[in-house]
Amino acid sequence: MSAPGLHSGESVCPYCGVGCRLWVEAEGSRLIRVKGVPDAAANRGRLCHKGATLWHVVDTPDRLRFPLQRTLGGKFRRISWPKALKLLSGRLRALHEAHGADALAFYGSGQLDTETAYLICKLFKGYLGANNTDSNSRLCMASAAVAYATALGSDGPPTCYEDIAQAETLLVLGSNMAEAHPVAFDLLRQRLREDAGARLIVIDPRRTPTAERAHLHLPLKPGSDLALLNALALLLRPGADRGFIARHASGFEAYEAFLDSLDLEALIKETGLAAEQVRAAAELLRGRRFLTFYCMGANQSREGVAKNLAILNLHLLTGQIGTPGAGPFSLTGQPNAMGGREAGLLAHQLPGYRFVADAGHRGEVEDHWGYPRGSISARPGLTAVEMFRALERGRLKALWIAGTNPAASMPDLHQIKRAFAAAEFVVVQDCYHPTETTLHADLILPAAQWVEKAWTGTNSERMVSYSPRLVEPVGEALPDFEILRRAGAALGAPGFDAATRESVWDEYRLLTAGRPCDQAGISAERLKRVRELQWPCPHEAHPGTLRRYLDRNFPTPDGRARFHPVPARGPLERTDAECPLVLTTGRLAAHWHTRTRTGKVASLNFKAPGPILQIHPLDAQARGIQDGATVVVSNRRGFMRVVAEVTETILPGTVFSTFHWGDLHAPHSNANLLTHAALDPLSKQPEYKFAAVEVVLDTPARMAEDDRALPQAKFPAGWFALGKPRERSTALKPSRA
Ligand SMILES: Nc1nc2c(c(=O)[nH]1)N[C@H]1C(S)=C(S)[C@@H](COP(=O)(O)OP(=O)(O)OC[C@H]3O[C@@H](n4cnc5c(=O)[nH]c(N)nc54)[C@H](O)[C@@H]3O)O[C@H]1N2
Ligand SMILES: Nc1nc2c(c(=O)[nH]1)N[C@H]1C(S)=C(S)[C@@H](COP(=O)(O)OP(=O)(O)OC[C@H]3O[C@@H](n4cnc5c(=O)[nH]c(N)nc54)[C@H](O)[C@@H]3O)O[C@H]1N2
Ligand code: SF4
Ligand SMILES: [Mo]
Repeated sequence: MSAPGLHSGESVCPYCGVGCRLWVEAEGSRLIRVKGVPDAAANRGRLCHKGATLWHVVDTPDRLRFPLQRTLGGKFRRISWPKALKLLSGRLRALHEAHGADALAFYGSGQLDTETAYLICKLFKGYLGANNTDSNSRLCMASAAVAYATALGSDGPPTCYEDIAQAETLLVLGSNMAEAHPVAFDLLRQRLREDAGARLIVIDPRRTPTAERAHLHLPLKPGSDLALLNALALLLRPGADRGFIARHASGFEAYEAFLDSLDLEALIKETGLAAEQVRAAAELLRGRRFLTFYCMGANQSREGVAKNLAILNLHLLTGQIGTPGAGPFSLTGQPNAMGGREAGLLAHQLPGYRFVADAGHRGEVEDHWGYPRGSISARPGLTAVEMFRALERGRLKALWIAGTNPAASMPDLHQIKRAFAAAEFVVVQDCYHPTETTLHADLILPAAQWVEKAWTGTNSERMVSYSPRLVEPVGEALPDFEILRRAGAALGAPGFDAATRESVWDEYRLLTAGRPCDQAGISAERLKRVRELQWPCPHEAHPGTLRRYLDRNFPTPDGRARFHPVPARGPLERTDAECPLVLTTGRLAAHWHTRTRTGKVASLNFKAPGPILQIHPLDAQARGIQDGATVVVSNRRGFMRVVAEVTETILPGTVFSTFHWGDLHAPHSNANLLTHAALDPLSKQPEYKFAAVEVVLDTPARMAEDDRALPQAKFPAGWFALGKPRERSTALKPSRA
């Protein structure tokens, strides 16, 4: 609770899925310092640069302080909460009546807390009868979630951070941990320091800061992971753990037949690596305890599920799972992408790792909610990319967005703009205005930030954490949970009116009883006391579970994990004479996604001041491009203008850029103007990591031409009106009791 004068308390970092615990110091409602909590399982006192500078981003001039409604003239005006909720419920109800439940959708985020994710699921899937709730986890962890469930019988990593200290080999594939999960990467570095025998292998087309630390870096051609993983399987097969396979796995015969059909030399050739490099990797895995860390280089592909299954195959083949120091460890991107999956926010899910397609699961959830049988539709809802396609085609009429900025982060932003133009009603719930997305809204709802509310989330190692409210929300901002609760009540959803955060958490955790992500023993009261507990935690005396599957009993119908043959399809696009380079995209250490927060921190901006393109000297020379030159990257979808960073750390033929800078901050500089929405058929995750492009040196004539043809960046409506300095803004806060 915010107090006058100096005060402090514990919180959880709202950035990445490492889940560092923070010690936050404040003066009144103003944060003044953020430090790491020394005895926190995830960070042991450590923080990265982003986490340590969080105190800058709470009370900023562009914080959203009041609900805003778009007026006929296209400007935004302040309205009261009762009016905003009336508008929201009135429009949703009218569109529901006119077009049916499936005309409504909620696009949420792995940055929303579990209580909110659960309420969204209950309101839309239970009360309104529309399974159209999805989140940006679809762009992020969907492939990992599907593969875990397919091979092991349940989503969720089996491993934990403590495994790092016991692993002999650390295999990192398609993850730049040093920049994206820095505090977890510290644990790997510590392991390498403390045990001279431990080895780090990094599989990434770029020599990233992560790869710099590796004993073995495999700079494979983008998109060739399946070839590499299948080659490794062939090399490891002679030493396969046949005892483990006979007792605990199924599908091995079909998998072996698949391996027999492959040609090792051809596979290695596809990766562009030398045979010795691949053999060296196999030697560092053979007979050793290994952990595999993987992230977007594996997931963001139209064969993302297959890449994940290929990783799981390797662990099953070698028996390196369900034992300390070994196993697959998908790194969760966002602070609560795990909790969102557990609470059923994704379109095909229901709470407790249940599925809408399963009649038994629907019945269990309907009974728990006290809603009539048949309330939940059997049809899986629209996933993130599908929502924007349906919006453009007019099948979807209303979209409510919270905790995500799709107008900068979705693939093929041209399509996203067309979708917004076609929408009848767009609600955006964010902490700031303007963002690229709030500018498309009819109604903008001000959300409290992480320190301004009490919330629960789950990190990458299944650690469920409670984070108390430490300061008052700015202006009239409300916690996401509270907005959902009030909106549900306004729509007439039973139980929403009297719900509290605690009552909703307890309702949710009891619904997970007996499920693989069992949190029944994590009551709101207990979690407040102990702060963090790892699931499964089935009853109140249970201490939580560090590692899953130690008994090698997998939650599949026959108790066995399953092998899957994983033939490669390859990326959708191919390079050609017009677009001879592969654009792959990702992150920089200094910025978080679309920079609504990190863009406000001077030292982070100093480290990464603007949009860049990494390009190899050979490709740069061939185009007359020098380091620091402005270049135009283009393909048939569009172009972006960025600064060339000529570097040998990237493979020739490949270029790398980011989606950190949206149109508000650097017009036409976002890689998503060039990415495309080819989807994995099972996870529906888009292929952000492979687009064919060409790069040319920019010219003054081209710049002038573009400036004439394209709409110029305007100061967005409301920017100055909302940009009040702190001294004045505090005067707008409601008086505190
Ligand atoms: N600083 C910072 N940290 C973050 C975030 C952030 O925005 N900024 N976001 C968080 C979120 S939500 C996420 S999902 C994670 C993402 O974390 P990461 O997945 O580690 O980050 P990315 O940069 O997207 O991609 C990782 C690597 O994949 C490589 N790659 C590209 N194509 C391929 C390929 O075909 N095969 C292989 N093997 N590798 C390939 C890229 O070169 C890149 O180095 O980071 C989280 N942490
Ligand atoms: N080209 C390319 N594109 C990508 C990726 C890639 O690798 N390459 N990665 C994809 C991945 S993995 C991800 S996860 C997405 C991320 O993409 P986004 O989710 O669009 O990125 P953010 O900038 O984190 O957007 C979060 C928004 O929520 C707001 N916000 C922050 N906290 C809260 C809160 O508590 N409540 C509410 N209501 N709002 C809040 C922020 O101000 C911000 O506007 O991007 C995807 N896009
Ligand atoms: S590593 Fe992740 S969770 Fe930890 S401080 Fe950095 S951004 Fe926050
Ligand atoms: Mo993500």
